[in-house]
Amino acid sequence: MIDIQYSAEVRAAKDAGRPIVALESTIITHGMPYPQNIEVAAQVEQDIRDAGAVPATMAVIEGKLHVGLEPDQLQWLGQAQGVAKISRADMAACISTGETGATTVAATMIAAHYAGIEVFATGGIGGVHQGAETTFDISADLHELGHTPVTVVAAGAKAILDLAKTLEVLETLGVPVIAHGQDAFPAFWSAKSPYAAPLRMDTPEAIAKAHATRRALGLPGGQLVANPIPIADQIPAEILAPIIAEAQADADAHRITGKDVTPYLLQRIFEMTEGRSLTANIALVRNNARLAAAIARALVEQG
Ligand code: PSU
Ligand code: MN
Repeated sequence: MIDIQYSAEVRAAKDAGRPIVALESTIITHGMPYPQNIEVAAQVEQDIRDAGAVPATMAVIEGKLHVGLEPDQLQWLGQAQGVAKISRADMAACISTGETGATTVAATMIAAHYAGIEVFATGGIGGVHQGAETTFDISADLHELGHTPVTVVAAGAKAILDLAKTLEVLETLGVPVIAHGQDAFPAFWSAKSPYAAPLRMDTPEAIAKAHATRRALGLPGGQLVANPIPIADQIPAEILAPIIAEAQADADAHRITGKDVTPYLLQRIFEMTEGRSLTANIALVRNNARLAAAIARALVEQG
């Protein structure tokens, strides 16, 4: 067994059987610029507490798997240089070699499941990249959703991705994609994409019940809850489309590949929107944290 280093708050919540929501750390180290990254990380944790659950931000620090970070550890991680971005493929190596890594959606799901946490909030999952028919760039997040029984609340998949192909792969992997409160699959910075989500649920209780039913059936794999960004905070898709296309063209011209693609695109879009993409990103993560807390509470209440 791997030793888990729990934060004091998560340890107490586990002992008392209180609802817990997992959070990833790649969004802190690779998804947002300093110092907003640290402010947002602390704010999102507080949003979860205010909604009646306990936040558990995941990271590997010097080879130790942390489930819940103390405030000083969160501050440190947000400024640390050279932190690895770890997914399913590199998580064990990061722990065994004593290195420090921030967890992606895939690695956070693994850590959450290992710690007995069933609900996780993030911004957007990774998915099938544009041009994947030649690059084969498909995020390990999708396979993790097919394997690991955690309900992930995200604002859909990032609009830098090929959403139609992302939905097809999720269907192939048997992942329920549940839009919250609308029919359309959301597009991260925009509330709606042109694609319908395969499922729709309007309450956290219904989502919790679906999660528990999958567990009762013994199905491996998680659920993707696609929670639209609040309309007041969204960036209309038609404004973003040319910006995303230009960012993608830059990434291709600079031959950015592998793990570097997503952080590169997010940073370019941040620059080209003069920070507006970050403001929207913050709003949608907070919105997801609140829904995830309500789902975690419903799961505990439903027993
Ligand atoms: N969502 C965000 N910002 C991010 C990410 C998601 O709002 O930075 C990160 C997540 O950690 C996700 C990862 O798992 O990007 C996907 O990376 P890739 O496309 O390389 O699988
Ligand atoms: Mn990739």
